[in-house]
Amino acid sequence: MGFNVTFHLSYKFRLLFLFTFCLTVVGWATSNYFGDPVREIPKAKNLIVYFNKSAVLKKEEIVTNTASVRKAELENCPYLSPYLRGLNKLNFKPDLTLEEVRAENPNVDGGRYRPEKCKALQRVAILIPHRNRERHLMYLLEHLHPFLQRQQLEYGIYVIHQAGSKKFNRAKLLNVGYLEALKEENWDCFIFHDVDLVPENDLNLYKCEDQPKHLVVGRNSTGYRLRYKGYFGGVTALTREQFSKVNGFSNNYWGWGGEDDDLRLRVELQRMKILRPLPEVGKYTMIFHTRDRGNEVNVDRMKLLHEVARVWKTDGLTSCSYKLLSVEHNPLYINITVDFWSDP
Ligand code: UD2
Ligand code: MN
Repeated sequence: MGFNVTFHLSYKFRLLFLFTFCLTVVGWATSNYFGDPVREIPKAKNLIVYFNKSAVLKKEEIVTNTASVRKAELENCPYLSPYLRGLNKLNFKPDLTLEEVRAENPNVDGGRYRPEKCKALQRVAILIPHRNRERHLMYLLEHLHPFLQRQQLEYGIYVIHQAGSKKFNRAKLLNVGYLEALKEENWDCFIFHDVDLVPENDLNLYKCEDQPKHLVVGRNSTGYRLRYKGYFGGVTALTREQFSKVNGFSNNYWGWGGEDDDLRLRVELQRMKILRPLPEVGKYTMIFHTRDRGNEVNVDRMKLLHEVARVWKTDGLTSCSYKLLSVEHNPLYINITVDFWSDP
């Protein structure tokens, strides 16, 4: 009996020991999974991040582009550039030449620029619809290049030139500018810019926000007041996504007027809100001009404006056809010449 009890106890004890031992081993072996999930998940994340990083670096190494490696090492530019000056009285020298503007902007290469000391927060394409306004273009380039450089932006200036004598189509030219500019760089932000509007205040930032932005609150000729509620003309800033979401501008506005209101309606249909800078900041000088030949008032514009909700999906970037005549990288801007010969 005594022997039996001892045997029984020690048998039970051995079983218990074996069981505890097994539990410990299983516990230890699985502790990597269940032990400390809070610590382990970031480890896995880091590994993925590290993996992605090394994949990206490899790509850059293959390119062996020293400029892109240098860019990867740069720190981000600050939200507000230290070079901003605020409101500035503009001066338009009557005898200015494009050569002088070129000499004043040695860091601009083929219409493009990026800050040397930091990585710009956004890459911005400035799109300017153009025909027969060479002097306006020269003054705009003279002011815009140093203005954008003071804002520490990476940018490209695209002038979209309408060839031929068909009625001018500002909106369609801007669609072309968007499509063509994206062929050479994945720009973050697009500024749709009249050739005759010169910004007076460099606190008016030429970059995009989470909603479309209208940069012209007022101009000299209208006493620097907003022309009317909902006015969206002159200079606007939309991200690549915002502009593609509204299918760009309509292609159907030939001649003067309406296309800017059409874009506003497209933006509102997508439930986006229009942002504006403060009046003191959104000041522009419009270089004086009369109505151009070939840009007569579009008498159909009210009719077109009533159809926006019905046609915006099929009339816009997705249906923009054009004949590309040339793309030239001039020193101060990229010139895109198109003809709309096949359109009505
Ligand atoms: C207003 C708007 C403009 C546009 C236009 C109606 C403002 C400040 N601007 O401008 O954004 O909505 O009404 O279409 O409210 N252009 C040429 N050559 C031409 C004709 C036009 O280059 O022969 C270009 C140029 O970039 C010009 C722009 O189109 O700035 C608008 O034309 P505008 O200046 O004649 O019209 P405006 O000042 O009434
Ligand atoms: Mn004008």
